[in-house]
Amino acid sequence: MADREYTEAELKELAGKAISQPLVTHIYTADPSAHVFEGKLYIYPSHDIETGAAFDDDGGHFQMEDYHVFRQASPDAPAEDCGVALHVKDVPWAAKQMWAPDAACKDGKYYFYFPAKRADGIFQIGVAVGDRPEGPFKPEPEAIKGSYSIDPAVFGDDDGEYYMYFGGLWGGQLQKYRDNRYDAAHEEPGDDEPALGARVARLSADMKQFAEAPREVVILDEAGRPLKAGDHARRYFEGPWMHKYNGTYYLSYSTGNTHQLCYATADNPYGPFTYRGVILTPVVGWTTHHSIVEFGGKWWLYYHDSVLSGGVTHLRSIKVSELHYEADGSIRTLHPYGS
Ligand code: FUB
Repeated sequence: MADREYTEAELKELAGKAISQPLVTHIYTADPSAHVFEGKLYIYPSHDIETGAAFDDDGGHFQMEDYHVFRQASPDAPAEDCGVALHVKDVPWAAKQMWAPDAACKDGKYYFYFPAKRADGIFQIGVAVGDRPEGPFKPEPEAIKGSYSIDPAVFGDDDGEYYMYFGGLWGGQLQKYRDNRYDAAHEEPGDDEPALGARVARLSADMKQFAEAPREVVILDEAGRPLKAGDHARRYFEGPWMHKYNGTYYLSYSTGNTHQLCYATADNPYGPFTYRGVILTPVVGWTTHHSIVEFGGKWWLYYHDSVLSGGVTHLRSIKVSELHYEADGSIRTLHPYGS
């Protein structure tokens, strides 16, 4: 689906066969991170805009400037736009490209995490704090110390600890880091070398810093060997999400240039994780990015596609579909436009 152009007729047919419809149609939204706060669903997406910026492999066409938060009474209810929660002009350290965000709640305060490029073109991750799930959020003056790359996803474990998973290849700059240090000369490893992993760091008690140096998350294959960098159908690319189901930790993510949402499981938040399968086959549009949340005793996959914009890859729309687990804890693969 992802790397191609569509005729109007094809798009109409795909829209008709789609397993879900856009939740928001008055603006473009993407990368939905969904959480249950105060008994309602709150969705923290990117806000896609058209700026005319040129397309490139670094995602230069994704020039987002602000974030809106959306609220739903349930996954099948309308998504209410709660307005602008944060704008790049209000973030002292950030210059541009407000990419995929997430949020967390602790002790009655809400923490909004977001990546953005500094004036020197390097991505970092920042946090902004509010009293309400929908914001507004007041940004900290500096980015989180030691943060880098994109796509923060914050997971609160049952013991009260919070962990941030982050990182994205290519435009997300993850390939430039080894041992948490940037070097412009670094690229993705060779095809037979271990793949680069997402990063994870436990958060400090005040939720505003890392409590430890980020660690690399390893994903193993069925034989217990790290996935290889050349294994583009399964290796980590971007868009991490963590959830726990029946005591098992599920790391789900996008494979980027093969456009799948996959998952791997472990018995602890750091891993190593073992690759388990595909959650969502490719959507219309290059990117695929999601979150998984439990609501009303069922599990839900929030994701996006580009059908509404006629296949424009940086003008996406968030959607939601129910997710099903098999008895062995595996996740049934969803096909966004039917099987
Ligand atoms: O929305 C900009 C970028 O596209 C996100 O950060 C990635 O995960 C991809 O969805």
